[in-house]
Amino acid sequence: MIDKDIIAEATEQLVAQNKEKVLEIANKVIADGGDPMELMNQAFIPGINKVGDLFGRGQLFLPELMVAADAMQAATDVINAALAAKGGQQEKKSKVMLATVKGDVHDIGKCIVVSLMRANGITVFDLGRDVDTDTIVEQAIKEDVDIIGTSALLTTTMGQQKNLEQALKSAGLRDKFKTMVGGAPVTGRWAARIGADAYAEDAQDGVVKVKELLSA
Ligand code: B12
Repeated sequence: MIDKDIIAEATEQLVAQNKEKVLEIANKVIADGGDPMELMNQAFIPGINKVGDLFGRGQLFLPELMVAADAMQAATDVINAALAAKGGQQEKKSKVMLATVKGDVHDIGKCIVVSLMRANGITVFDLGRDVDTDTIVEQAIKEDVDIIGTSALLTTTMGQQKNLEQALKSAGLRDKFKTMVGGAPVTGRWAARIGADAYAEDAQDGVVKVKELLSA
């Protein structure tokens, strides 16, 4: 367990957009043997969510959101490197393709999902962000993946997840791949409505859902 004062300090420094402090705390916690996902889930995700709320309420503006996002990205890089160092036996059976959908550049959460899946031995093809449906389908065929996971952080880009379901159906490929959706505005109801096979609330849940989908 990471000390709760350190957790509180990490959250506070991220909300204060202090990248230097955020990095210092992240590096120290990892060096001291702290759990990288605990730090992410207990400190940095609540911190960036608070930043998002302040932005949504007009109490913080885009330049500040961008500085906070940069600090969050830097913290995520430290966490992801720590997860990668932990390794994970690559069991070639499960192959997942992940992408943030077209029109959406939010990729911090998707990158955490990529790292945690890899740390759990899942082979992940990361297509990055702002990826159009045709590219996702083409690459999924090329890499012969089992699951396609998409991330959407904007209410205006969630529709791309529905487009993917439709594109797979009209290409006669819907049964070839399982699909999984995630992102802050995405819900289990949305997944059910568009016909996706699974919804994951966070990276840990994503790993669980991959295992469930592949054993189904
Ligand atoms: C950081 C951030 C940015 C950064 C993104 C940097 C980056 N490289 O990602 C920057 C500054 C670039 C940005 C830009 C914009 N943003 Co912004 N942003 C955020 C913020 C504060 C945090 C997002 C984040 O990183 N969260 C932390 C991660 C860890 O959480 P997550 O992404 O949800 O991911 C977790 C889970 O959802 C899940 N998950 C996610 N994807 C997937 C996929 C799969 C397959 C699985 C299994 C799981 C999974 O696992 C992850 C880990 O646990 C959110 C607020 C919020 N609370 O979401 C606003 C927010 C999403 N942004 C918003 C807006 C409006 C914008 C802009 C339009 C602002 C503008 N005027 O330009 C632009 C849009 C640019 C674009 N075209 O995409 C709004 C969206 C509102 C809406 N109704 O759609 C929000 C909600 C802020 C707000 N309250 O108004 N943003």
